[in-house]
Amino acid sequence: MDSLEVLCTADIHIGRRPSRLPGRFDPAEFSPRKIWGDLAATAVNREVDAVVVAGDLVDSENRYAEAFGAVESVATTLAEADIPLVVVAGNHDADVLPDLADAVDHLQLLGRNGTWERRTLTGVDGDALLHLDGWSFPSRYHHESPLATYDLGDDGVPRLGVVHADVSDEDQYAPVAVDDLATSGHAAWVLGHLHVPGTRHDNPPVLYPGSLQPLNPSETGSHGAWLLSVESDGTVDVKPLESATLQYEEVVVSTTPEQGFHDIVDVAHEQLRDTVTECSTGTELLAAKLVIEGRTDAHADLRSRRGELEQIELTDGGTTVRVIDVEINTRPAIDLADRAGDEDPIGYLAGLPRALDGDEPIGPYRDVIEAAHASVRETHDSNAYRELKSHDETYTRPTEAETKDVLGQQARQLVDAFVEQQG
Ligand SMILES: [Mn+2]
Repeated sequence: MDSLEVLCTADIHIGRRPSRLPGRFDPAEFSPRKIWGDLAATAVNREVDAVVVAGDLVDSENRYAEAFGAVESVATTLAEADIPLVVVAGNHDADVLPDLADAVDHLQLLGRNGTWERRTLTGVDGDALLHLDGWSFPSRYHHESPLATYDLGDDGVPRLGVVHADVSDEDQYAPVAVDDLATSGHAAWVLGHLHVPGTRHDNPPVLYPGSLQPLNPSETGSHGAWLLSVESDGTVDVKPLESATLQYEEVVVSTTPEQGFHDIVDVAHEQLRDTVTECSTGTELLAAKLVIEGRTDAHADLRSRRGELEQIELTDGGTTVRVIDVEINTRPAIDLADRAGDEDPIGYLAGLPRALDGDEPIGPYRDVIEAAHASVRETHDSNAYRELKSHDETYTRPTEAETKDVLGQQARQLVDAFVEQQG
């Protein structure tokens, strides 16, 4: 037989809008609902054998009305092309998906009420090619592993497990161990719940397709549906289609002391363009959080002109790049050697890191080093940290060198703080 192709996705959350998009961008244009609609065309064009959704197709119960039309239209388009649409419920749509599946033709929900249920894909002559084994969230929370109640047999036909479950250490959303999935005998698993896409195990693949369209700035990187191919010998290959039209990224700009405000804006543009080259070709909008760090003479300028940075927008090929947030972590460019020896607190503090580095006499700082070290040791010896010491053997008594490191950093920070207060 030829290989089977299954278009896999999860965590679509129809009803939500991607957050933090500036006003001029139409949230509906980038909504999960829109991308979900586009997915039907992709499935038909690629002539896939099935579309599988591993839960959280709909964001919540109160999105029933909004989801109805979107789900029905995709189900109809797929049915006309003879492509089954097979879904399981996740924690978000546990109480809406069963009703939706009752109401919408050609939407096949597997595993109602936390049971296991099988749908088999067959070839032209009716022989079984692939079992889809699915389990649905029975309610908003589920504290046991769905695998604990797995009761479908193995008849030699490759099995694809489909479940909304959590492989992290959380225990309220169907906790499951990657090892248990990898050794269950299934040819592959498609999971929902975690929005970060990627395989958590290679052979057999344990795949989180991730959110179909990223929903907030923490969901960085490429997103989209995945294509899963099952060869006739049961081996499975997965690859990302990177079909999302939106990508969030954090772009870090490191400044140098002599750079002025304009230089930093120039570098920011350059780095934003570089980031576009790493986006998938279908990315229409790159929504970037700009983080500026380092020591710079433009430290004060950056703060007073942050509004200008928040307006940065450019286009590169078919991608619009838009800054949606700016974080300024710069510090003033202060030459410690210039300040050290001044008859003021800044002079005293500026000399300390230099003395620790051997660039100034250490004499005037002996007292403060001794006092700091005594205090660090006293804290380390105190009962409050006894637990920590008995459980972590790497947590040893601080050496004087460690105290000096911390002292130097603290002095440097205090210099920054004082200089900033002076304007
Ligand atoms: Mn979920």
